[in-house]
Amino acid sequence: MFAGFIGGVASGRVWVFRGSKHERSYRGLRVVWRFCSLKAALLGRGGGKLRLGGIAAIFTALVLAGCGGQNKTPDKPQGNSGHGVIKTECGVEMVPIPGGEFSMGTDDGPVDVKPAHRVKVDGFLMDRNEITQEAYEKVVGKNPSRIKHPQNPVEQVTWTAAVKFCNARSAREGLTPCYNLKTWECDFAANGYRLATEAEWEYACRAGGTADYYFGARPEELKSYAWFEGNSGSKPHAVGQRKPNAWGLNDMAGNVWEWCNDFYGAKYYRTSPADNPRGPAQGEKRVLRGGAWSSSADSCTSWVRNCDEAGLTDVCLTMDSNGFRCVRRK
Ligand SMILES: [Ca+2]
Repeated sequence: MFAGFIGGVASGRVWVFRGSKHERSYRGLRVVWRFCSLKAALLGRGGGKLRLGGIAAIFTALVLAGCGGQNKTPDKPQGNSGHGVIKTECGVEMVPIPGGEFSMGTDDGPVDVKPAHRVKVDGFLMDRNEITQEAYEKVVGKNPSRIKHPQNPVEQVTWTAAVKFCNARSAREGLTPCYNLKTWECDFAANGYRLATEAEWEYACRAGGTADYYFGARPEELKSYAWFEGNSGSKPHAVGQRKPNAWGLNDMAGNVWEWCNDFYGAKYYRTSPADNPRGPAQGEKRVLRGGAWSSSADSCTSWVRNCDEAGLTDVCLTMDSNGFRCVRRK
């Protein structure tokens, strides 16, 4: 509460919401975290009244934090571990995901993930990694990310920017684009790239698993599989550095939240069709999945749902923890 208040006052536009489900990491949240560290240094564990010198130091820290930065020590990519990975013409690797059925959501979670329900998903191809800045820039010629590094996931990317990338990637490879960029409708029959449905995303994330995480139920193991607040150093990392899931997909938990095609509907699971559900027909926000570098372990489970506005244009309000990966028909 205190950190959120200070963040709002200091930036004039930063809103902070933290919790196991609706964690937010707008650009300012990183600032808030830095502030928290500074606060601890200034005030000690016992807290107390803020001194003027402390306030000045905090604003200095805010200015410095707002400058962003580069990764000084880039991570090395992980080698190919099989799983039938194919390399597309843009150089992005994709993993064949077999069709099947699974239990989506959980009965032991927030209201929007209930009830657990059986869902059938057709097979598809899914990017092995989050879309990197190198791939994004190759296709659309720009890079909106705050922390610049070619092998980092692209971030500060909106849903609308992500689907434009999908269409541009399709056109580049001679495939039929899936999205109507005026209505934002997705043609699922087209053979081009699109964002995963929320059901496809969770199905691919679980990779046959039924526990909270794709590696099991113990959050203590998350550090081996994901970049999250417990090990990220408050920044995203190059893709593919953690252990993959059983189907060879990297960073499905953590690093950046991943846009899905679906509109978000908090009550959707109560009425969802069982066969290839595609989300509500309309809505105000789009789904994000998987948690991010700034997320708690609780926000990195296979079933946690998040959402955000599709087309924010103010870079200060575009989250530096939002990215995506693509899918397409087999
Ligand atoms: Ca991710």
